[in-house]
Amino acid sequence: MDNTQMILNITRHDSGILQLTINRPDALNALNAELMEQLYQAFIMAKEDNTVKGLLITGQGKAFCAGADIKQLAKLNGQTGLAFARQGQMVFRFLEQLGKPSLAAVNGFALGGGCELAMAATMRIASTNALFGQPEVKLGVIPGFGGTQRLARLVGKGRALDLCLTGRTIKAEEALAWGLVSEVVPLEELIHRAEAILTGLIRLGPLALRGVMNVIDRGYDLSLDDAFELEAVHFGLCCATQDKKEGVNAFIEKRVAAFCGE
Ligand code: CO8
Repeated sequence: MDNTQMILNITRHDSGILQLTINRPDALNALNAELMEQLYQAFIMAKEDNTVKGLLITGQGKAFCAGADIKQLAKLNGQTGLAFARQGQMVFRFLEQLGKPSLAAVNGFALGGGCELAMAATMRIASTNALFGQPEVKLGVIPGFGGTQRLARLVGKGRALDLCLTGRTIKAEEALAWGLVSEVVPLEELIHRAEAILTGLIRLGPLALRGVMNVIDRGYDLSLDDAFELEAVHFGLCCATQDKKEGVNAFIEKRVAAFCGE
């Protein structure tokens, strides 16, 4: 393992997990321009580096991330605000379409851009003390890093309108009931559980994982018939792989499959 101390700590696990820990605890891990750039560079590295199989994103201290840095938000005008939102949307979309699984381990506040970051990950789990919200209206703005759209897609329009209009927060258990996170665990177990989930995914065929993520991401906004066609095409692509032969043979031979990603 190596560990680079920055506002984003990057740790490589031997398992192939790249752990990104946002490390601005004094500002509750708020996303300033420098942090956004470091996240983007880390996502690019995760995509290009074949030894990285999955991404674990968490926060140092009592917050996962309390959103965009309000001191920088204060300086935005109409033009720079538009550019800032577009840039943030691009970075989070890059994460969402990485082609490798990512898991947000939400260890505390996930507010505004922090909730938006978590929603751009493939999966989310939370510690019991976690709080989720889109409080931008209280600052006179709206979510600008994809939050209005991802929240509505994850929990439905009514609940997205509730959180984005009231700016209220919900606790981890409510986020679980809404389907915003898939598990809630005690804080001291969070990282261990996140690693276990990701390790389980990494053992599977990366091409099949990429196919699932791609078809669900792109298919969601297509007509049902077009989405079925997309699914069929990706099913066919998987059937042409070594991993499909290995997975099926391993089942028949009653052994654990060893996928090679080809
Ligand atoms: N930005 C900058 N600094 C922050 C932020 C933030 N988002 N959140 C907290 N901090 C700082 C505080 O200013 C404080 O600093 P200092 O000690 O220097 O005064 C320190 O972190 C600790 O915070 P608190 O003392 O407030 O801690 P509490 O435990 O009392 O409260 C809260 C925690 C409830 C999380 C509170 O800090 C809070 O409400 N934070 C703001 C949350 C928020 O509104 N987030 C949304 C930001 S806007 C956004 O994310 C938009 C994204 C899309 C942008 C697109 C724009 C175009």
